[in-house]
Amino acid sequence: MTPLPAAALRQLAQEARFDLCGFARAEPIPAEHLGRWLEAGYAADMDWMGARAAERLDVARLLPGARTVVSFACNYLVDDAAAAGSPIARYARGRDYHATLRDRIRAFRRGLRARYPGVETYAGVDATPLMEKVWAVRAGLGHVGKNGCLITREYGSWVVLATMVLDAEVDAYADGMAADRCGPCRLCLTHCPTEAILPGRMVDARACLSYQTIENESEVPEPLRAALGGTVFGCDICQQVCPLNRAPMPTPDARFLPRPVAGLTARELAGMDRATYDALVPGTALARAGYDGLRRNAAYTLGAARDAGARKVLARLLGEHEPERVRAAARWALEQLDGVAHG
Ligand code: B12
Ligand code: SF4
Ligand code: SF4
Repeated sequence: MTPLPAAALRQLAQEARFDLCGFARAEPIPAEHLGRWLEAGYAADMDWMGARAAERLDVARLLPGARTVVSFACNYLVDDAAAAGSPIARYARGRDYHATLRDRIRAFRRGLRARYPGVETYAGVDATPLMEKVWAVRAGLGHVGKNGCLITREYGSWVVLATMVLDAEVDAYADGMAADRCGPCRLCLTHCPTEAILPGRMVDARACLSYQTIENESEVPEPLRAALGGTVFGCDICQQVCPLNRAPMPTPDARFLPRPVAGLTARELAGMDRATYDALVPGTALARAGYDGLRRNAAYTLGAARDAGARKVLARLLGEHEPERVRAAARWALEQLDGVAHG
């Protein structure tokens, strides 16, 4: 088959509403990066990261005859005024990005098949066994910063990624990888409240507040709880301090606009009843934590922030009908308020 024209594919990507798109040869990924991370236990209990390691390292195991990997990025930074002070990480404030990017992948695939019938594809967003940042680097979209995030020239690190494998070649691949623009800076390392960022652009998920508030379904380890004062879901600190994010480029993309749930305070999230949850959370990335996970997180946040006005809502979370992880978080939070004047 003659190589597909990269320019035409870029056009399709733009029509599908991806902000960036690049092409890499589908060559295996050296095992050392993922291997070191898994062996050190940095994956915490995300067993799914190790379970399909062979596929992560070689896309030909996902799509026989793989030749090209297309990396896509969408800028999700919106004007912050709408959700200033939200305790929810920016990527999770709008419609669930997985759904948005999956829709765009489908649109791209439809366009590709209409023009080039017979091309086989394998694609995913986040949950598929693809090392999306490595492909983004190889496709020339940016570099992986010391904070472990893919940083683009156009939008900094405020991008989410989608990745597609093709069994066809394209006529132009990225010519070399994007330069490492971190230089001597270490701001993300010094500002991470839990020292989760390690040398070698690795993040120890066990210490990362993003992991603790999104993936960890049991109790947050005691030494990390005090760092949760500013966040209920996800963590943006190592991106907020990054100088490469200093020229923000807000997107007009309505799908990333904050939904009403992003306007809730930690107190409101802790006190949310089931009906409010059902009205506000499904369709956003927050659904991953679930009703109890979000209230557990919010209780930790209130305790870490020593929010004296939160006593009432925390006391309600001690109710016998509440699951143990919510009660335990509320108990801990109330202990933090011992000696704090009533608000
Ligand atoms: C597991 C995971 C997590 C874990 C671990 C994070 C980590 N850095 O490994 C936790 C739960 C902590 C997490 C948190 C977040 N995540 Co996350 N996560 C993933 C996931 C599923 C896999 C990442 C992975 O493979 N890790 C294993 C390590 C070993 O691989 P790595 O991260 O690629 O890092 C190595 C390589 O990049 C290598 N490397 C660097 N440059 C190069 C160049 C070449 C050529 C090669 C070969 C290798 C190489 O060096 C690194 C260290 O070895 C991806 C989705 C996916 N399928 O890829 C999303 C993903 C990385 N997450 C994403 C997001 C948005 C986040 C958060 C920002 C969310 C938030 N606000 O709370 C935080 C950021 C935390 C941070 N500082 O990294 C986005 C990243 C967007 C971006 N701009 O980078 C992704 C891509 C999801 C998506 N589809 O958009 N995440
Ligand atoms: S997301 Fe937060 S906790 Fe995780 S590495 Fe970045 S600053 Fe540290
Ligand atoms: S804060 Fe500094 S070291 Fe960290 S990713 Fe940004 S530029 Fe690189």
